[in-house]
Amino acid sequence: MKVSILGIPMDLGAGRRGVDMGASALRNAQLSRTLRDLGHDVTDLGDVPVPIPETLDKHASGGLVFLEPILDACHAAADRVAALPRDVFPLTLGGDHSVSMGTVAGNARRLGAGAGTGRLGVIWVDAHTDYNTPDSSPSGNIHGMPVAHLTGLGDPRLAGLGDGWTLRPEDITMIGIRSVDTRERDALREAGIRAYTMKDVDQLGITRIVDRTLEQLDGVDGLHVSFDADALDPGVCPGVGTPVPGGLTYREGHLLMELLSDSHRVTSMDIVEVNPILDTRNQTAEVMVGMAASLLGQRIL
Ligand code: HAR
Ligand code: MN
Ligand code: MN
Ligand code: MN
Repeated sequence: MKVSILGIPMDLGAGRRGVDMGASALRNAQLSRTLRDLGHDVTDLGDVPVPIPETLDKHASGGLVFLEPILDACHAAADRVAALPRDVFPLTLGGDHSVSMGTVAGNARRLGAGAGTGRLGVIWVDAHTDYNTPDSSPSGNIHGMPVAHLTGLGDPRLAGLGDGWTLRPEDITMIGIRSVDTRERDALREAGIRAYTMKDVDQLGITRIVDRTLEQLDGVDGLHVSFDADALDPGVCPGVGTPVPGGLTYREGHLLMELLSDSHRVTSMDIVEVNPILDTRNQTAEVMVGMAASLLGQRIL
């Protein structure tokens, strides 16, 4: 398969510095070489330009911190991804999770969604549901809001990244969830978004969750996996800005990727929220490269 890597080195959406270095850490952990060794034709497209916070004036506009530069970076990421042909697998590297407003919108456009010819499904692997709006957010940090904006809620500028296309709530499945804000929970229920919490992972196991997810996302034309490193347990991925105990084990993460790979239905992936400042010897980036490898066909035997 042709794989195109694109970095979005942005930490403007997060409450702590450092995830802007995530893309670099993933490259350092031999991302390209690992995927080439699996037989893929890998191209690194480099990075989308993102300003550093030191050059910006930190203000919240309508409850949104760093709205304008985040919007610009997401538009740029969406355009780069949308320009890739259908037979290319875009592997986008954050950055904080707000980059996914751009990458998901770009992948939807790439597959013709919105033009009435395609539908994109999204598998959101995360400790958090990222379904706050500027109104409900306790922090104002945009990385807690990408899913809400992709479905058309919240600030119209961020919700407009899809150029008229919005993600249907029924085309989303979340896995690994264990941290949800009060008003976020109400909004998720109202929208009817499917979320497998860690309780569901314990009770059902990854295999049944993947079976159900693939069945529930049956009608879509492409599947995007948005993998927030904090979905994995902090013992496995310590280099994340918002660690939450009780996450996916190393094997649960791999099994999830392996089973999704077996389905041959995943068409793009993000890796986000890797924070090298908080990491131990690049362990988190190495683990996440392993997750990408499993999604792209690596097997034990
Ligand atoms: N729910 C909190 C907020 O909105 C924190 C969520 C952001 N953390 C992430 N996203 N890493 O998955 O501020
Ligand atoms: Mn645009
Ligand atoms: Mn997230
Ligand atoms: Mn998260």
